[in-house]
Amino acid sequence: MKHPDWVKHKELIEWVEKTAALTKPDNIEWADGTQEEYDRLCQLLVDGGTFIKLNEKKRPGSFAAFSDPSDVARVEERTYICSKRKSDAGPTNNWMDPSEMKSTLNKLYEGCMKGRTMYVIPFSMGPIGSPISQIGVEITDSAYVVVNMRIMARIGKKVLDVLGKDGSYVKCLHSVGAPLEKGQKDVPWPCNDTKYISHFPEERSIMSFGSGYGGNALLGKKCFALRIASTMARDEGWLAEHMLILGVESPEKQKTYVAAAFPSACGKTNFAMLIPPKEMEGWKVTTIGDDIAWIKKDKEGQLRAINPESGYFGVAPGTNEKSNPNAMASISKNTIFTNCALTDDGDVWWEGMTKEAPSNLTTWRGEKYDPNSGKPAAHPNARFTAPAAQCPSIDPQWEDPAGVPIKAFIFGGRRSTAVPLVYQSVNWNFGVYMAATMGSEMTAAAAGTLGKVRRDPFAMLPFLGYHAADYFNHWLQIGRELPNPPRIFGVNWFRTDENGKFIWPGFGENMRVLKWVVERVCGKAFALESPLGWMPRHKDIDWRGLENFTEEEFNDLMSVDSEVWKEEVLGHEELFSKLYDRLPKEFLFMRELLRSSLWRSPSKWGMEPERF
Ligand code: O2Y
Ligand code: MN
Repeated sequence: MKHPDWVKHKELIEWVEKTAALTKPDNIEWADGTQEEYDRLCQLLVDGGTFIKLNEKKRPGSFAAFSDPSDVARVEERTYICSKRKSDAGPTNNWMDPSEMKSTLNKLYEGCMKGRTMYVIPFSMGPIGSPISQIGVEITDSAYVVVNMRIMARIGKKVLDVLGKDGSYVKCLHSVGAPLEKGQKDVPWPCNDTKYISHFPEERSIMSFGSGYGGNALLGKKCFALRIASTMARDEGWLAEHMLILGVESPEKQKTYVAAAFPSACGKTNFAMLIPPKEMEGWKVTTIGDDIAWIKKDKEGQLRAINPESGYFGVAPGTNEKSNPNAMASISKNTIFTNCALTDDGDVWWEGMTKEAPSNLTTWRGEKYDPNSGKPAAHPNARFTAPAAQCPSIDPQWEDPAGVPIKAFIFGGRRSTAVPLVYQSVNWNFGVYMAATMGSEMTAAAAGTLGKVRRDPFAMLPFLGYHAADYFNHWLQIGRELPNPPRIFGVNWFRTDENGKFIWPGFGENMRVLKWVVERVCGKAFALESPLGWMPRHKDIDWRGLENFTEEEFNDLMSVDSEVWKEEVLGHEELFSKLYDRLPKEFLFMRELLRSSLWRSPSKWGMEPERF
């Protein structure tokens, strides 16, 4: 099968031919990235029963897809880092020898695309031609993947124009693992019970088999932009991070860019698209990215960040006009919805979109919705794939090839105790320590885990392409090389009172904390020394529009309890003991320093007025 004449890269053509000889597709199509191609593939997916076209008046240019119930999320237990040495993957990753993994996969790939079309998708992570961007090529037998990739990345001919005849790219091979025999009818969501999401960090390649869903199949996202890119970044002196990027504009029109890492279910998308309370007149938040940041030092030693993606693959349940109006506007058209419920007038719905569920809903499983069944109408991991350009808060610089200057990093987890609302690390190294030890309390699921802290260093635990302790060392090294490193902050929106009620009134108020952060960065805000670093007093926060939130409540949110922290530091040791042989020595000293500053403090460090 002949390639189009705009494909000039000989080695790429050879890889495509070799892969076709192994997987035996009926056809090969090179994705050119045009609107015509997108429309044709969406129609193909409608005709094949994978897509339902939504009501053009309510949700123009949009589709709903429903996955197989066995294929609804990333599969961490089937995700492997196949470095040559097991020790390089580290104890937090699944590992398999690369030759052994390839021999297993090649058996599975043998004939796996029979009866299907093989699509070749050249894609750029980051604006095409930016010095921070990287190119990948995904081979897939899923048209659903092609149309989602067109939203999430820059794809097609324009990418190959940059790649030229011999540019380097990341090889991403994907199959749903569901060959069709002659005359066999396809199913709406082909997949395979056997799944492998495999990464080969030394040769910078990815092989995924068996799943058609999200991070398992759209290989530019978690597989490339985080796992493979984190190893590239380690080797080349930059950062590939699980971070949103936002801009804060002051009433004086001064812009400060911030990158922030949160584990799942901590309001990351809401923070990326934050709308300040109306009383905080003149303050504005703009969005660069909601999930991933690639960050490089420029000639002046300033860290500059790009969002490698061009779309949002966001969680639908819980998103509504109040919690995130910018997300709701982003998905108003040209969006692919996966595993949402359908309304009787051809639109989508999910739990939390409106207070009451509309009548006559069809669940994501295609059944009539029964509100008394105890089963949700939309899958809890239902997703929207929407173009970033549709977000009303999108930053004018969001596609600047040079990236935006990062002045602060924010790290947050879900903690009912211990961690205060906000604090600033005294220096880079201590900030790295705090980010390495951050964690979230588990909210449900596995028996006996409720409330237990799951350490999730830098919110990167499932996305590190190498040994976690080497990653901490990399962060320390980056700090050594920066003349004026970004300031590092910790936040926690989830502290509860003695009745288990959240003390902080909600995500909508987070601008107050963000304002203190950017004012600290600009040298405009006061802070008080605490055992954890610098902290605002009640009067350092802008309370306009939230005057009924009392100073006492604020002080409860900010207190640092030595007894709780003794336990907390023991929790750090638990993580460190796993990583001991490569752990930065600095971390042991920092832990001791933390311990001694806690011991020297009053049993409950707080904002007692007599302290000032
Ligand atoms: O379940 C999936 O495949 C999606 S996971 C995901 C998607 C968008 C942003 N972040 C995540 C994540 O798991 O961090
Ligand atoms: Mn994420």
